[in-house]
Amino acid sequence: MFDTVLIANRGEIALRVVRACKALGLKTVAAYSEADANLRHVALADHAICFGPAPSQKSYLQKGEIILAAKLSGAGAIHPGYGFLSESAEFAQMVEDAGITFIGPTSAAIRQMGDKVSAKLAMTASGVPCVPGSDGALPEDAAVVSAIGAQVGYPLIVKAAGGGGGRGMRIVREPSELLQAVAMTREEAGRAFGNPSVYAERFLETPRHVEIQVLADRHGNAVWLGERDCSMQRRNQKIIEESPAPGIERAEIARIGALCANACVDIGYTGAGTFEFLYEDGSFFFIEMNTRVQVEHPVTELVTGVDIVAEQLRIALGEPLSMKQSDIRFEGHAIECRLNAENPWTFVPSPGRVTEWIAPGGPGVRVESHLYAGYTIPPNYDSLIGKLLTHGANREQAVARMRVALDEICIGGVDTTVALHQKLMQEQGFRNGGFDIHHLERLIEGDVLNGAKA
Ligand code: MV4
Repeated sequence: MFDTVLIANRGEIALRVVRACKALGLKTVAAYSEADANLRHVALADHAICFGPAPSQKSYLQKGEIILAAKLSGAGAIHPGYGFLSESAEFAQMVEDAGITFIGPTSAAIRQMGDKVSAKLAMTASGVPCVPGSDGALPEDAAVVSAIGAQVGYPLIVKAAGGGGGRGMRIVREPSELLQAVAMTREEAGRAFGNPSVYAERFLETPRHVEIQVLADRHGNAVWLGERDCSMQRRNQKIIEESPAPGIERAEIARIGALCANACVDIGYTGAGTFEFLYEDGSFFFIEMNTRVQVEHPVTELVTGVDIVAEQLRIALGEPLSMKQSDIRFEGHAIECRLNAENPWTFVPSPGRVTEWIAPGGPGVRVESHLYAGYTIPPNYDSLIGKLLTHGANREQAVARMRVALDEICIGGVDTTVALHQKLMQEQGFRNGGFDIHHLERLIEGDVLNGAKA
């Protein structure tokens, strides 16, 4: 058991975790880099340890240093947040071996889901529908690979087992291109992930990205907390997420959700997790699982009332889930706009001093951010500076509240994506809901958003 949690992360998620710990009466230790001494969560934590220079490789990715910091500070648990070491099976294993609680699934579960081939095999075995494709990894034999390609059908996509999140994949439109694509993806995957294993899937041309949030405790209980539609993205960076996913039948979501919760029990998954699906022509196809808390988790919190980070902590403490599936109700509609310190049209990062920060408010408005006036955004990390969420009785009300909140928010001194969100709230495809994963890139290519062709 533990009474102190070390937070091995930064920015808004570190603040979110500190708040959740405090509300549960847990003490906190902020492990921060030299660039992050002025972060809010460092000031709010009970203890803070500076454990390295600004570059992530020398601080937030230093596995041994983080474990040492936990030992020195008496922290019995480590919360990895998202990104950094959150999905490193090796780090989770080191934490387990040090006798410290990793706030997340077991290292074995992270390893199984981290290998996209073994993840798909486990999901198929559990009855979760997957994108049709090769049964496991592609073999070396060229003739067999060609035969599998023909069986899968074209277009297909070759993906690295060690990839995920859009890294290490190649679309193949003609059988004649297959063998070279497999060879190149293998080569890249070996270098990038230390794992040359690749697999093939039917390529879906215009899917939506819909994911299911789950929670599973260490007593064999698992629940699903509805879905999030994350189709508004650019280059695999999500921009807006919402729940419920517009236009998808509730009965179908419930059927897929129950399969995900069951799969957690089947694979011995514990903690918070997300099953990523592509949704096309009325069907769900599993692609991969995220074994961490996600940036967009508050969307689900707003529609269910469940505190996902608190549940992560309770699960790690060995407590049973505080709810059964039948307790979970879905109320209204929630939208999240990611706030990034970037040029809203070119997405070029814009670090620097924040001269003004005025947060919006009112009914159904939630702000998750570590910003304050006078804070300097370092250039070393991801450009996410916060998240603006609204909740309403229905999608129309959530969008209306978002428009008001976006007009109210003041962030001075750096470029932000606020202006992009203001345009998107007015854009017809967004207004209609149910757009595919290529929608934003189509808008950008057509210069629709920045006014050039509006
Ligand atoms: C796909 C796909 C189409 N067909 N798989 C990209 C990120 C990674 N999580 C999986 N990705 C995709 N896999 C098949 N069989 C299209 C994508 C994809 C994508 C998926 C989700 C969100 C954004 C995306 C952007 C481009 C491509």
